[in-house]
Amino acid sequence: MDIKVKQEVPASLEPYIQQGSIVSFAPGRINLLGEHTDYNNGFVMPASIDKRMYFVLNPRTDNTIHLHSLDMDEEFSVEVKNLAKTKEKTWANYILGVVDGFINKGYDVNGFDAVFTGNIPIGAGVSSSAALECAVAVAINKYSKAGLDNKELALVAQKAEHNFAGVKCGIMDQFASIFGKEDTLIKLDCRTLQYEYKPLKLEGASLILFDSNVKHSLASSEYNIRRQQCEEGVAMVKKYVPLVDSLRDVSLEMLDNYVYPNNKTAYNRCRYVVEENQRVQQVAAFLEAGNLKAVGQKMFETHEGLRSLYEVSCEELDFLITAVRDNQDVLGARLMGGGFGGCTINLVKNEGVEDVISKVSESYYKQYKKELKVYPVSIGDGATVIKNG
Ligand code: GAF
Repeated sequence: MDIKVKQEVPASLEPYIQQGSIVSFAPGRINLLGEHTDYNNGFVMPASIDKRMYFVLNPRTDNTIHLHSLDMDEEFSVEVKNLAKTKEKTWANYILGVVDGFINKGYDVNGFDAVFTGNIPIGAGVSSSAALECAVAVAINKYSKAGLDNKELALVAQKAEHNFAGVKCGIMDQFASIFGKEDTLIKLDCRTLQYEYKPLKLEGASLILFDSNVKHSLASSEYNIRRQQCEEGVAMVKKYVPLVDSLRDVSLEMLDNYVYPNNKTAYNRCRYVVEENQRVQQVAAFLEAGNLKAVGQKMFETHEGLRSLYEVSCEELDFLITAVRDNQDVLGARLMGGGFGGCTINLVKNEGVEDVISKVSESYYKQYKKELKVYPVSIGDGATVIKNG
């Protein structure tokens, strides 16, 4: 095996790598600000982390797809011609959905054996599923010789999540996993998919994730409901302002006039999104100016919106925010990702990091008898193929 591949992949995958193997990885993501804005055509500021899914594909001469999850110690097989969403092994859907995306675009995908593993915490809100989809997408792109560009790959991965995992997600997670760059944030306009790389300059501060260790089974159905409520709000505004296409085009005044009188829940959801889009623009300017205090303030505001208007928080996440709210070393914090569990993201002054971690861990354990997992954020590169045949 070539030295580079050996250095990049976990040792557990090495026995599966042979002549002809395609080997890829794709990272999870954080998001500094812009939550639940992506499927509303808004703005987000994610970055890819240094935790990844690794995928090894070995070509076969027949049409069988054989998948092996090392972490779950489970296997799944299907013939290419029978490829469909499975209830048997739900993890397989992330892979099958991507293969299906290539086939639907008219590319031939032959059978293959695949083995994968990763070090991304599952269910922590850092997008292990998007990482798997993207690791598969870059590998199948080589295997099928489709030659899709990075935007197309992110869209194929997103579609897999919609059609095979049943979550009507936006584009943020897959985009960040594919386009990520070391030490860099991506400011993405989810309507046009235009993006800017912004070096993450946190003078004297660090980003730390606190994993509540809560995984709510309702998260994906509630997620789809939020999306629908936003669409309902847009439809109400559109009756009066036909040019409006998404919440991106909607003002607070339009919401007050056309949504509030009809549907208070839709109003709250839409108001959060419209305000969150404004916050992303403000935070981009604050970062540029090096004003981390103001960035942190916006993070707290986002949490409050997600809690009270969008209603995607939960008791444990709120506890984690309250625990740092008055700590002078914490500049800002909020729940990160879809919500209903997972992580909070915290902007912490470097000199206070140790103290904050030990205080929050202790109080969290005292309250919930659950261990708080802590991940300092380190921003790594996006998805790539490290061995092609
Ligand atoms: C999940 C989704 F997959 C993203 O598209 C995004 O909507 C996020 O929740 C909330 O901002 O991670």
